Amino acid sequence: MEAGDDTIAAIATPPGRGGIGIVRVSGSGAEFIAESLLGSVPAPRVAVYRNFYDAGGQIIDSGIALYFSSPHTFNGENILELQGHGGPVVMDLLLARVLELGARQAQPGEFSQRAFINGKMDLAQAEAVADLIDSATATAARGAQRSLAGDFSREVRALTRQVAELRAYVEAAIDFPEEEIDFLADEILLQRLEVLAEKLTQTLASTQQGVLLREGLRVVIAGQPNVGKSSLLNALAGSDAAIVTHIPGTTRDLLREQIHLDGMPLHIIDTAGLRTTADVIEQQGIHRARRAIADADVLLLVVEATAGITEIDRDLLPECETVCRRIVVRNKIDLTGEPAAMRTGESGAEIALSAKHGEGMDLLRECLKQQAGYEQGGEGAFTARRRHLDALRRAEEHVGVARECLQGSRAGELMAEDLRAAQQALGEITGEFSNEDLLDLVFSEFCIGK
Ligand SMILES: Nc1nc2c(ncn2[C@@H]2O[C@H](COP(=O)(O)OP(=O)(O)O)[C@@H](O)[C@H]2O)c(=O)[nH]1
Ligand SMILES: [Mg+2]
Repeated sequence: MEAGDDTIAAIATPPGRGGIGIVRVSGSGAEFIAESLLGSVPAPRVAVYRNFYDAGGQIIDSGIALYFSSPHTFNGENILELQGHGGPVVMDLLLARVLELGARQAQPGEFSQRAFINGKMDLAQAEAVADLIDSATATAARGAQRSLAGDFSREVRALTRQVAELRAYVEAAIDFPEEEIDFLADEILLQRLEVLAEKLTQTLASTQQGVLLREGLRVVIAGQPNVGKSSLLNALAGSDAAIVTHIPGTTRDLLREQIHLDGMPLHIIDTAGLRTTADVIEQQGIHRARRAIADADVLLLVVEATAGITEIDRDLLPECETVCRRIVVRNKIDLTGEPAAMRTGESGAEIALSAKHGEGMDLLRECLKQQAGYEQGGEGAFTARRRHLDALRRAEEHVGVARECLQGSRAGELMAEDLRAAQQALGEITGEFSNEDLLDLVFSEFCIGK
């Protein structure tokens, strides 16, 4: 694959007004555009103050111009950055002039895509660029920075290398059929496979943390009307986001709040109380609640401490049994006088608390972290994506099958095939093996100008 030889341009700063706005240009035409727009091409990597001229020689704006010359640039191409006054009209005029001079409007992520294509960074690193920009917490930002620096990619590459070596060993064995069995019977081969499997498991665990750090946990609060779901949302969010009343059926639509626990983003969703109702709006809300439950990572099933889990709640439980982890919240302990507590009940983790008065809320936060398997601020934590996790799982599975082959039939051909598949799965993470669709998907989620 090659970068198009066309020149792309975009406003790289967010829409709206700001002190400075930046138009970025990348490609072989950047030099000509600099020459036409500024009068001459600035020396590479030197900030110069210039007028930005339109076609008729009128000044559009004046500001700092920066020129970076291929190949020593972020994406390997010639890059021109024009820092003007950050108003939408000025920026639009400047971009229009650049387009007039032969550039075309960049697609989302296209600057970074070219960095990937030109070998300046691998796919996981390019994704980390977007993750850094999108990070919801400071911990996530630090994690994205590590991925961008290549911490995650290095780990994946080390695994890929190990798989490739084992594969070469097994393939050599196949090439000498008389000795194949001896080759494969070698204890060292099994040992190396086991070491590899263990490393894969470790990487999977840290990648899982990385996905949590990037995407956060979807926590859905559900239960019967009036048990205190909205109060719980407010207590977690530390604000009066949801309306709380003693009237059943107060919450009708989904309410979302974003908070974080020790750096892990939480998307909390409060739902309409589940009950049979004639109210059409409430029915819609309940429908939405059920859909939210189906998509949850963790379900907080709220029940009244005075009543405990009732038949109606039990009817709800099986439905979420398969889709997510669940915490039963026994709310309103102030009414029963029982102490705040965390225990394992008949249907999993159970927390007794009072959303209204705050007792036991710390236990709930602790329990949420446990359920997510989140370890606070692991020093080397990096961000990762579900697609990485998926690729690692496939690699793990193939390595597992290869091991079974070795221990069972000693079928070299089959082993080699599974090791090849494992290598391919790992290669998808860094983009060594990738197809156009995947790349389009990855880069389309970027912002324009990145
Ligand atoms: N005593 C007591 N009342 C609570 C507690 N949590 C919520 N409530 C009350 O229960 C009623 C329903 O609360 P709300 O959060 O709207 O419940 P929802 O319908 O499940 O969203 C309100 O009057 C709340 O003040 C609690 O911990 N203790
Ligand atoms: Mg409510």
